[in-house]
Amino acid sequence: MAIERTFSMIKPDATRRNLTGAITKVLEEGGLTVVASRRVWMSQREAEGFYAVHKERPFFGELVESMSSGPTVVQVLQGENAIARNRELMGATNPADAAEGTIRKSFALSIGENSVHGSDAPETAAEEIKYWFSETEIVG
Ligand code: IDP
Repeated sequence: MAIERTFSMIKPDATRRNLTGAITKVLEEGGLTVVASRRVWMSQREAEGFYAVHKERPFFGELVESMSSGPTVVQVLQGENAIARNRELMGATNPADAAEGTIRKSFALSIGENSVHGSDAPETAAEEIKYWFSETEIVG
């Protein structure tokens, strides 16, 4: 199986509730290794840039507002099929639809405040990692 890297964020709704450790524990116990990690309070402009793909969606304003409302932990995760594995550990976007034992089922407050982000494909993983990290900050 392929060793991949993916990009992950622990969102402000979760850092505010001191869930950084609990969420990272699920990721690590799920077979992923944190190979880069940094806490950032993103500006509205950074949040708009990161989520540019969603700019026409009705929830865009709410999303940017929420992502710049407090600290976020940006991470690079590495492991076998890391992109799909992380999405599995995260659970569905809406916590009401998320499977038992997933991060969103355990911790998310709502579809907007859903505690984590994870890249959905190899191209987006590469772009998102590059948006937040330089190659020297990633120690695999
Ligand atoms: P994902 O995070 O599971 O990949 P996406 O559809 O890519 O889900 O949406 C990106 C983020 O936008 C979600 O994680 C969530 O925070 C927010 N979002 C998506 N749909 C809604 C909505 O209907 N209302 C408010 N926020 C939403």
